[in-house]
Amino acid sequence: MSVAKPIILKIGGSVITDKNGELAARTEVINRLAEETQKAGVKNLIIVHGGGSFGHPTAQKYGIKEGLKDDAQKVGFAETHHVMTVLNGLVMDALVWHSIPAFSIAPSCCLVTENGRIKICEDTILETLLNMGFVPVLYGDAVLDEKLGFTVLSGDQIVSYLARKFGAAEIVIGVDTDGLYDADPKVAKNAKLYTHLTVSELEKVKSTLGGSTAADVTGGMLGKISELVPAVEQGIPVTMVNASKPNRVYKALIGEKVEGTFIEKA
Ligand code: IP8
Repeated sequence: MSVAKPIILKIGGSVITDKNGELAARTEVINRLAEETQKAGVKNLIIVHGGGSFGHPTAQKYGIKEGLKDDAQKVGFAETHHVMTVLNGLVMDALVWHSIPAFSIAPSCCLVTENGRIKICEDTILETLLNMGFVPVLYGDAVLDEKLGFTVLSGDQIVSYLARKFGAAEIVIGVDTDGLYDADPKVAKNAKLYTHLTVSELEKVKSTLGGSTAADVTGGMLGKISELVPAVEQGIPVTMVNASKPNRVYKALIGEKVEGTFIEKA
């Protein structure tokens, strides 16, 4: 079975939740993004969203990323997956009520990692849904791991993996800044936005990026970029836009010029 080149849209957890809170969804933002997605009317679309203040605090509390070391963590593994299904339910609500044929796929039920990297991918259902015109929706999740017992799988790793597997036409990353900067724009006033980067420039830029914060178990902007590099190297362009600002995701999805960072192979 083969799939017409899909577009993969990643919606950051810091866009759809308030990372300063706990289980704090931004339902009005989720609704606006559903409206923009509906308006864009992309034919072959896969959506992946992050964990924000749902997945990350719970995963951190129980040390889920580091793997199973103690039986007491098992309830934390269950809880991390559960809170992600709650956030996913809110995203699904918005998408379906905007008449998008969105269909939720739990990554923990079709992906298994080895030392944190995707090793097994049962993609028959995802591929069939895509071929039938559905919009598969996945998310960062607590997943089983062949070496660690379990771990946390980031939405960004899922995006990069699926993009390469299905030869995606494009990846659109919705974040809560205007794109990729040479310093953290929330701290450094003079931070400069990169509007266009090749993959070799991106490799150099990586050293200036921030890693994980207390509330982010999957590596922050540096983790995000590191995941995307192999997809860009395979020729899949990435457009990073501010999904907290209206119409940026819409414009990126329909291929209109938009403020953000455009990353391509060369
Ligand atoms: O926000 C992490 O996904 P991400 C999901 O895409 C969990 O890194 C469970 C923390």
